[in-house]
Amino acid sequence: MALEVGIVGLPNAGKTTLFNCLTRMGAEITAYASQTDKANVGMATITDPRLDALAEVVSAKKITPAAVRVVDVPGTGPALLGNLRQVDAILAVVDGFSPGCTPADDLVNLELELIVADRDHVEKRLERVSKAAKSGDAKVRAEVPVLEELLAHLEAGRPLRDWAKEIPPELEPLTNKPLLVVENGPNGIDCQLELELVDMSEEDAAAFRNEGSASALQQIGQRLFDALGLIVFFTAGEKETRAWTLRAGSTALEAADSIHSDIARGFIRAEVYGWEDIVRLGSHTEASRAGLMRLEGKTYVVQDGDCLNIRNSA
Ligand SMILES: Nc1nc2c(ncn2[C@@H]2O[C@H](COP(=O)(O)OP(=O)(O)OP(=O)(O)O)[C@@H](O)[C@H]2O)c(=O)[nH]1
Ligand SMILES: [Mg+2]
Repeated sequence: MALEVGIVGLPNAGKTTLFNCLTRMGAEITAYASQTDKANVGMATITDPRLDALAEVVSAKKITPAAVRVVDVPGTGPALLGNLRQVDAILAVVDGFSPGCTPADDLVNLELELIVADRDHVEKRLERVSKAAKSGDAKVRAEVPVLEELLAHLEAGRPLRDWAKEIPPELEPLTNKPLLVVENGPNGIDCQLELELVDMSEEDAAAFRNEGSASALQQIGQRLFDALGLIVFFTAGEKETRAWTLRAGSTALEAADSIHSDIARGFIRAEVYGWEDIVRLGSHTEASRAGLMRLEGKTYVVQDGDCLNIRNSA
């Protein structure tokens, strides 16, 4: 499953502009609040100079960068926000470019909208569960007080991020997801400017940005990785050289499973290389010869920048 992020914001905050910066999809941007109720969906590819360097030394025919699925939701009604139940993180875009804009206030309002959507979501579940509880299913009955407590928490205007106890697995709330705030404007990420720069080379684009700022895609990619605790590992072959995302702390077996469940099933050993060693020495073989390959078992904890070759019987 690809990593997924949802973009939310008040009307005209620049959601679709940001969506286009990230995905280069060219979705329609309007100066008025758009009337559509269709979400834009696209993929943002995360560029990584390590991947390019690896691909070059192994003469890869195909380079596959890590990618994030991006969903741009046009409004803040509970039904529309329901599009976001599956996402891993939420990008909250607030207007920081219009004259007289109040990004901090907008963020408070936006968070309230998310809380209201969660309140509706929990309320619906509570209605359903209360009915079912009458028939006497003990598990269902036990859920009722938990839902009531959750509802009170949300009605007090608090996000579920502040909820210390477990959330029933049947619920898919929004306010327990990591929320990354993007102020759209000169003091945050200038999405309009970024959109004008998407087709330029990194060097050319850098001249238009504030000193030392990275692209919108790089900044958001980085923040997403930090918020979700993700790392990148590589597989480097002539046919395909690829970057994969993984939760930090995952094992070699989990890495194998993210490539293909068959590879996990037939797992024998993981050959582990540092990406830099392969780039410096020119190949897996040369890195092995220099004693820089390690053979690890299923429980090895994969590190950011590892280049893996999973020996398997698949
Ligand atoms: N000056 C300036 N204008 C921007 C910026 N970002 C977006 N805009 C303009 O603001 C308007 C709305 O941008 P959109 O990206 O469509 O905003 P949205 O949040 O998707 O709007 P809805 O989907 O209609 O709610 C457009 O006219 C954009 O060109 C920015 O960073 N600076
Ligand atoms: Mg839009």
